[in-house]
Amino acid sequence: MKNIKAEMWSFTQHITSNITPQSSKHPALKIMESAINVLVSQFKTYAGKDGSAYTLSKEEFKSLLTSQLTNLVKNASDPAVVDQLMSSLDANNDGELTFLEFWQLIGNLANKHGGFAQ
Ligand SMILES: [Ca+2]
Ligand SMILES: [Ca+2]
Repeated sequence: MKNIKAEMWSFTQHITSNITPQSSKHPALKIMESAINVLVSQFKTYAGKDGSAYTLSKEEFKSLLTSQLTNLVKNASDPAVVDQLMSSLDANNDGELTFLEFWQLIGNLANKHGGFAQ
């Protein structure tokens, strides 16, 4: 299992190695690229409040949910909802959400929002 994950990760690194990081100068971003930019910068804003600047603690995650996703996440301020979402997203169970762990939520919300969910 760990080997498969490691292989997936190195594959992902390989296919994304030519993508220019956000920090480098970029002419006008396309609409979808701007949407990615917003997601990344908002994630960093909330992740940077305490502990690791690149992962969301439960408190940071709750703060993000209750201020940014109140229309798409039902009962975002309910501690039980936060707990449940946090544990379902925290794939490695370290109590922190990396961007890729957090991203699953965005994918699921977008899937439902777009009417793709069965
Ligand atoms: Ca943090
Ligand atoms: Ca984690």
